[in-house]
Parts: sequence; C-alpha cells; structure tokens
Amino acid sequence: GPAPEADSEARGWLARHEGKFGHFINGGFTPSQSGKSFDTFEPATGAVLAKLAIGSKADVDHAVAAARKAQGPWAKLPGHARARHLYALARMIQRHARLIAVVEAIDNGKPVRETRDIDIPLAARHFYHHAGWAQIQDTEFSDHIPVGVVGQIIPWNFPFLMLAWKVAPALALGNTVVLKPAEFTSLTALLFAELAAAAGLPAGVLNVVTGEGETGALLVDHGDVDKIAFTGSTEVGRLIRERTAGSGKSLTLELGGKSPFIVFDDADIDGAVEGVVDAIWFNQGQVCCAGSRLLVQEGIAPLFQERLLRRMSTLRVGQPLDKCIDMGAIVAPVQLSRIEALVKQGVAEGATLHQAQIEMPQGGSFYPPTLLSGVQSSSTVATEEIFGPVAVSMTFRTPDEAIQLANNSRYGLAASVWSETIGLALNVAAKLAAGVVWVNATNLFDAAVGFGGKRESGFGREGGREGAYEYLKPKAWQGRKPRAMP
Ligand code: TXE
Repeated sequence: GPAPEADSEARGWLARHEGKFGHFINGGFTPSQSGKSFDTFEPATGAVLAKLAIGSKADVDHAVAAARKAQGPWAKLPGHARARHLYALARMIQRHARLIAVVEAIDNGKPVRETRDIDIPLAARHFYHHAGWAQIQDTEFSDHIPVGVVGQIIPWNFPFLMLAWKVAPALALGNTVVLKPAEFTSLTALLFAELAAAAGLPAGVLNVVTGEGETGALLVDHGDVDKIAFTGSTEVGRLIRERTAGSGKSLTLELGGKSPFIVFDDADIDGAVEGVVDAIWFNQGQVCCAGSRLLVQEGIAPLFQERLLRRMSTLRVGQPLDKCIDMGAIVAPVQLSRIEALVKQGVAEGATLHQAQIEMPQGGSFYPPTLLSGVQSSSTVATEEIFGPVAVSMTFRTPDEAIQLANNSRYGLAASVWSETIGLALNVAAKLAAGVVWVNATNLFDAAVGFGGKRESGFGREGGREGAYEYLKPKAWQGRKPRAMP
C-alpha cells in the first residue's frame, strides 16, 4: 500500500490554504466576488478535498482585464526574455514534480506512477519545447503577432498536462491567458499559478478562474477575449463553436474520439496485447485518443482475445498513491454511472461482457478493466465514446474491410495499426481518417508534433510548429516589411 507520508506534502499544501481556494488573478489568490463556492472530491474515497470558488461574471471580467493589461508588456518582451520565463516554469515543474504528481493523483484518481512518469515530465517538456519557439520568435515568426488574450478551457482527464499543452504555447508566443480548469480537477492549475508567480511570471500573464460549465461559458462569451482554446466533449465544443461564430474570436477545439486499434493476423501478438493495455486501460480509459475500438483480423481473433483476457486479469485496480497499481479511480460518480449505463446498453445490444475477476477497492469510484466482444459496428458502444476502461472488439477479414470499419465513425482523432508487414501497415495508415496514426505503437506524444483531430474530433493542432501558429495571427505590414535580424 501507499506509504503513509507519501501525500504529506500535498496535504500540507491544502492545509496551508485551509482547504479553500479563490481564483488566481493578477498574481495572487482572490475570493470569488459572488462568494459562491463548490466542493471538489477525492475520487478514490469520495471525501471532500477542498472548496473552490465559482467564477461569476465579475470574476471573469476581473481576470480578463488583468490579462489584457499584462498582454502589451508581455508581447513587447523580446522573445529571448519570454523564453527565460518559459525555461523557469519548466524547471519549476521539475523542482516540484513530486508535489504536483501527488496532488494530481489525489484530485483526479489516476495512479501516481502515471502522473510521476508521464503527466508531469511531459508537461515540463512542453514548457522546454515552447521556450525554444519563444527564443526564435522574432526571426521565425517576424510576420506574425500574438493573438492577444486567450481563454482556455480544459478537461479533467489530464488536468496538468492539458494546462501545459495550452499555457506553454500561448505564453511563449506573447499571449496572456485566462484558464478555466475542469470543475473536478482544478487543484494542480491553482498550484501551478501559485508556483509560477513565485518563479517570477509577471502578474496577469496567467490567470485561473475556477467554476463549472457556466463559468466557461462566461469566458467564451466575453467581448475582450481574442481566442478560445477548448478541450472537452464534442457537445460542449459544438456549443462553443456556435457561440463564437461571428464574434471574431479564433477557436481551436480538441474533442472526443472513438479511435480504432487495428490488429492484423501477422501482428506481434504480445506487443499488440500490451498496446491494448496502454490504449484503453491507461488513465482508466479516460483518454480522448484511447484505442477504444479493437478491430482484430479473423485468423487470430480467438487467440488474441484469449491472451488479452489473460492479461486483463493481471491488472491491479487500487488507490492512486499505491505505486503497484495499474488503474486508479474514475474521476467522479457521474462519469462512473455513464460508463455503467453504456456497458449495460452494450450488453443489451448483444455484446458479450468480459470483466476481470480481480479484487476491487471499496468506496470511491472504481470500475474494472472491461472488454465487450462481438460488438455490432452500428451499436451504441461501437459508436459512442465511453471514456472509461472499456474496450469493444469486432473482427474483420481484409485490409479494405478494416479501413472501412475504422473510418465508420463521426470522430477522427487517432488510430493505431499493428502488423509486422510494414508495407501493409503504412498503406492502411495512409487511408485512415485520423489526426494521428501510430504504427505498432499507441498513445505516443511529443511536444514537437502537432496533435489534433479531424471530423467531430475538432480542429487545430497542439504542439510543434502548427501548434505555435494557433497562437499567432498574420501581421498586415504597411510599407516594406522589415528584414529579419541577420
Ligand atoms: O466534459 P465537458 P464532461 C467527453 C467524454 C466524457 C464527456 C463528458 O466522453 O464522458 O465528454 O465529460 C467546461 N461553455 N470528454 O461533461 O463538459 C467544463 O467546465 C464553456 C472528452 O466533464 O466538455 C470543463 O472545464 N465551457 C474530453 C470542460 O468544459 C464549458 C475530455 C470540459 O467539460 C461548458 C473530457 C460551456 N457551456 C470529456 N460546459 C477529451 N476530448 O479529452 C462545460 N464546460
């Protein structure tokens, strides 16, 4: 089990704030002007973790005004000076990695092994990477200027990593930010803002306003916000697109997915089985690009399922701070009910349910690793995002049928192809309607590679050069364009 002192630093941080947080605006914490608050819970126990402020119109106005005031001076800094701030933030994340990793695990329910080894290091890497873009901004993007004040709305599945994906490029390229974290998981955003101020980030450059969907909507509707960057459900993404239409705001949306995971007869079976573990049971399956639709070629389907079920029965579900677990808790009871209802519907629509007969923790929101086999391609569980540790499997005969099944989705975020015949894998990969395709791999991310979707998975890219352009707009030069510095 977890060492009793494992979370003492995190509990100490919460205690220092007396378990109560205001918004972080203009360089410091400030109480909600409405005086309204809500509780945030620990998914693994159901216990209240902290009280968070509900952002009202006055709070959002206050944060946007602070971001506006800071934007001119921030954009005027030479790129190398902004780069120094980004490097400082990256180093600050590394210095406090343990604290951030533990707060994230407690607040979200995910294994601390994942936050320690994946979420937090990748977040630091994102700041390092974007420090590089800031460094060369004055020459590389000399015909572009920052978009301005950016409203960023993020989800609860990777709270800290999504913060990094959004905040690092925005700040690097001269924008200022009002961030609205997800209501279930706001703590690491507040911690980051606090640490960033201590690391010398000027007041107003990054503001955090907490609250539920209504607070997000206030940010979306705000007249002095130049851009909205959103990651979350397709439903809310659609709403935001409607609300910003005609407003002049720019928009990037990273939405849901139902990504295919295609296994050909000649695949390395053990490798592909581990791939599935990573694709659908990592982060309890709460991953936008989760390989949630398993498409297995008929010849190996029975053997593959047998191996997969055997592997599934070795997964350990437990307390997030226990370093020996593979899966932690589902983020909130409402998400757990959603998963349960969809699985029930899958069974009603004819799928066969396989659940590992493993020991499950009591209390809290836990769900076992699950496979639904024999799923019809038109059924609800094959078309809707379950956003839980539930793989659905189907079989196919030919590569063409695999492509047709894979592309039979309203989403297009990611895909994964497994075959030892590289020509076959690459041919199939090229025909998949997805923003990112992995070959003999899954869930690989790099700050230098633009990530984003097609179709109802959204538009815009995060990371790399494409991601940098999302936070810039072309400058209309009058007269002659000044030459770049030699
Ligand atoms: O998402 P929401 P929810 C999918 C996944 C999940 C489902 C529901 O299938 O089961 O969505 O999750 C803010 N204007 N994904 O309801 O509501 C909200 O406060 C502005 C996939 O939690 O989209 C939060 O900060 N903002 C996804 C953020 O939007 C609004 C990750 C996301 O919450 C708003 C999360 C509004 N009207 C869920 N309403 C992915 N692609 O990774 C809510 N918000």
